[in-house]
Amino acid sequence: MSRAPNALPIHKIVVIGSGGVGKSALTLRYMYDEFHDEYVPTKIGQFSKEAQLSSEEACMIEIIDTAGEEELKIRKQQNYAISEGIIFVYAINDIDSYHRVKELYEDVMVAKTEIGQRENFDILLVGNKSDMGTNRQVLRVEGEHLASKWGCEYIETSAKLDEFVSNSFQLILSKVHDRKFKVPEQKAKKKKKKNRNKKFKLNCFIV
Ligand SMILES: Nc1nc2c(ncn2[C@@H]2O[C@H](COP(=O)(O)OP(=O)(O)OP(=O)(O)O)[C@@H](O)[C@H]2O)c(=O)[nH]1
Ligand SMILES: [Mg+2]
Repeated sequence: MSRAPNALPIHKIVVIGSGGVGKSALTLRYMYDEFHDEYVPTKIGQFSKEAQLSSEEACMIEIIDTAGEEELKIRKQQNYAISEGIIFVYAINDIDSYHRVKELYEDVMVAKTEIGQRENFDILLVGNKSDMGTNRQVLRVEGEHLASKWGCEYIETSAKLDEFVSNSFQLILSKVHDRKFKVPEQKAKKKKKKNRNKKFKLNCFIV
């Protein structure tokens, strides 16, 4: 599916997790290949750029980098509502952030169910700060277990060392893109085939 650049599909990705887990660091690493050691809590950040899905396909990614703490409820609900893909982030050296991400997941599910979007988004679980392995408080297997419970992938990243950051954004982008464009295409193809088979059966019957 090739499109003119001005007609690229836009996919909205929201990054969620408690304060200080590295949501902004991941976003800035992906957007500009930058990393800052100082911690500046986010109010809200919005970014966008063109992203390549394959050698032939591109899209626009819009990233909402949310505030980990004290976010207005209304803003939270708005972010949940517009999200087509959500990256849930915790830090592997912070057990509280792991527990918090479970609560945030429940929040999202309730909000998405209320607005009838339970099926219309994809998720990814990210354990950030993998470079802090010596202070690890959450085992990799605990991340994997949670992700499999949620039915999604788990990736361990380091925004600091630039490990698996773009892989994470690429993965959620592909999932969103496929759900929005490929799945309907596949469904339509299946339907066409079913109708063809029906016609064929009917013809056989008449003959
Ligand atoms: N060692 C290490 N530090 C990181 C990593 N990612 C982020 N940090 C540091 O962790 C601190 C918090 O990072 P942020 O990206 O601001 O965290 P946040 O989740 O956006 O925080 P809020 O905006 O308050 O929600 C900063 O000092 C970062 O430099 C990482 O992968 N490894
Ligand atoms: Mg931030």
